[in-house]
Amino acid sequence: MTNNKISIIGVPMDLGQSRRGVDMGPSALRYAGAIEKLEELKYQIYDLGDIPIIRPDKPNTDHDSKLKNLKQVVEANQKLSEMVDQEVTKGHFPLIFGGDHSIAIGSLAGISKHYDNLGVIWYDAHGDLNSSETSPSGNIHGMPLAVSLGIGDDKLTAIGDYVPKVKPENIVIIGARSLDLGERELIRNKGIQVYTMHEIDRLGMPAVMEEAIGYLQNRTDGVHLSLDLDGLDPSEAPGVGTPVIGGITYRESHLAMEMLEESSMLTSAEFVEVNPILDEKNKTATVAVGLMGSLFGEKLK
Ligand code: 4U7
Ligand code: MN
Ligand code: MN
Ligand code: MN
Repeated sequence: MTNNKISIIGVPMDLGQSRRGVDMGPSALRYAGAIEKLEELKYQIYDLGDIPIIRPDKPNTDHDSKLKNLKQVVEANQKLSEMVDQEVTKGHFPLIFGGDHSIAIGSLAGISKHYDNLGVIWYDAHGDLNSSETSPSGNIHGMPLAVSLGIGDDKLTAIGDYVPKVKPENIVIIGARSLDLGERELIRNKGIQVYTMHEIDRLGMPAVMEEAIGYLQNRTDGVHLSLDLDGLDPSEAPGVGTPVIGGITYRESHLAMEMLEESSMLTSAEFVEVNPILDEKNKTATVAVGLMGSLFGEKLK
């Protein structure tokens, strides 16, 4: 990474989905040694701690939409977008620890106003491209990429006071293997670049990453990595709320991170959906910290 200053923001959010535990993601990542790892790699770390998340008395009661905990998710993402905006303004690299994936709404709202063409790498088993209409669950963590395209509930798309945050042609999804019908339609209609597990099997991760990096290099002036740990196979990253078998391996993911680091294109990143309650001895957070090492230039020689 060319930027030597990293600002860490924890977002202990679990209101974008239905299982408890993912709110402990930031603690699990810290406990697994994230900060020490980055310091070892000679970065200057500005740890801003965790954003306070206000839990409703009862989930899903204080609004009339089918989206769960909409008001609280909006408030937290508004706050996150302001913090991220400030860190980018200072010239720091924002590194966000989730929390469920709904927090990508705030991350992208804070980052994207600094770029004309922000690229997004969405490393995930899912597309997270649902709207209020297409969502089978009402869980906002299945919607952040659609929201960033300006699709979905106005209260979500309006965060940061500009719409949209990203252009469909600046998005690359990697690792998809669970896409709802509405998401597939959106991918087709908007021409979003998707490398499903089929392409990863067929071409191999090196070719996929080479292509993805080349594609984004030609059209973007900054790139955000949004890494959902469920992009990896649940045998290696079991501590996630919505596991899908047949995922990306740990080694392939390491390589993907190394290739991103070599490209020097990344300007921000987030690691989300780590759920220590569903995990085996903090394995998933440990995997995430290993990937951070590769992403930030750890070398064996
Ligand atoms: B994650 C789902 F229906 N698509 O919308 C939905 F399969 O951030 C899952 O990628 C969303 O973990 C998963 O609820 C969201 C479902
Ligand atoms: Mn996912
Ligand atoms: Mn996701
Ligand atoms: Mn998930």
